[in-house]
Amino acid sequence: MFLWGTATAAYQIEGAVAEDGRGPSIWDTFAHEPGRVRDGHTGDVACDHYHRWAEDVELMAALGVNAYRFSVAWSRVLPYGRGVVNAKGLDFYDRLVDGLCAKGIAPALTLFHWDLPQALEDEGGWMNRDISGYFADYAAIVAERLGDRVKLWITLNEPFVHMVYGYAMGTHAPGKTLFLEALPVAHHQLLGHGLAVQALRAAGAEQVLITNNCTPVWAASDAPEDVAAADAYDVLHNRLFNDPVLTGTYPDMSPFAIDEVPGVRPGDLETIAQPLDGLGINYYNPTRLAAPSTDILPFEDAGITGYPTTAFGWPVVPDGLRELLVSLRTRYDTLPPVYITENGCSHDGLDDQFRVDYLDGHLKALRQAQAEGVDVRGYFAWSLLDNFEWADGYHQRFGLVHVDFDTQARTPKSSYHWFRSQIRTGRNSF
Ligand code: GCO
Repeated sequence: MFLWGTATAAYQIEGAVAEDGRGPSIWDTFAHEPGRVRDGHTGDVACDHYHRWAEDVELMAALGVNAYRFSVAWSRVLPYGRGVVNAKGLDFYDRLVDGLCAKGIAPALTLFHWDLPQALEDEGGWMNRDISGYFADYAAIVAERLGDRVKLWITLNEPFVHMVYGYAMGTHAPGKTLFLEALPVAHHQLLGHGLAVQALRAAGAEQVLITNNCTPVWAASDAPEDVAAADAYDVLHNRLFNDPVLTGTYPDMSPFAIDEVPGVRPGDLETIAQPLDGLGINYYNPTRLAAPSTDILPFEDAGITGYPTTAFGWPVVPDGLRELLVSLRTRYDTLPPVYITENGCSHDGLDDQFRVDYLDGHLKALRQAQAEGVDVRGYFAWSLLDNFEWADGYHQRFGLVHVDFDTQARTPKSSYHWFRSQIRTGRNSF
């Protein structure tokens, strides 16, 4: 059955950050540091989903989705990341999962969506190999409690973005600026993924995925130096996270003057390359690269013009989704079924024809990819609700449902009604 869903993440919607035993995450710490988030916004309240989850499930039921992708806040379950389990934290997700199942909505559970427990960051975070094992232990605890009702598991959300923004550039939590010294974060997340897959399988998990943010990579020109720049970016953004999971090997890192990904030990790649039931792909737009003007990195963002842009300034290139999926199928003969675990745009206003056009164009591209032989199993619109958009706070509205953050009132936008009609009429078109 094709999955029609919406997606959210714990820190972006839940609020109740100090309620019922939840421990602090790196995003609690980061958002409260002056200057880190636009206008000092935090996820302290967000969409108050922790208290309003039943209302939000009703919105999903009325929307007609048959699946809902959400993330579990690790520090709600394990306030210190490991050790003592917080029963009230698990109780919340138990209630949410029961509410979803009662409405015929399949829970699609993401175990890690960037909100690492602060206590683990205090031990080095993902720079510390031990975190990989703690992540697997956490996965086992969640699977034991929810595995009888949760059939679709996603281990990590966008390990590329978490590594680059969180540890290399410092624009996301935990705010480290390690640059290429952050590469162990890639390996330790992927090792955690592999160990968590093993833990989930041991708990009887039926469908296990990873979600990678992937982008078609365009060279600014046919000049060899621009093509080399695009290839180098493809290695860092896409292949560093897809190759090990799908082929058990890391790509050639020589464009970064690196012989091999640091931190790899014998057996690690076999652990990482656990067979998966699908690949989650978050798609927003292509990336265009040119030869660098400095010797810091082997590429430079060349920007994309000639396309509409979202309120966030991102180019709208629906065919990029088709191009990406077909390229992945060509590159990996081991490519499992594909789930679009995020796709959407930032746009203001309740009458959001822009978002309707965005979603319509990307669903058409998805159908074209399927017609070209890509095994497409699901599409999750990002997002159900306007929510906390990380370093941009509440300034970017990605929801099918408008949220008034002063009153917490939810108001379905025109795109919500369109998406509902698409689900009702489009069910048999995938
Ligand atoms: C991501 C994250 C989401 C974002 C969304 C819009 O892909 O960056 O998974 O948490 O909010 O993509 O940026």
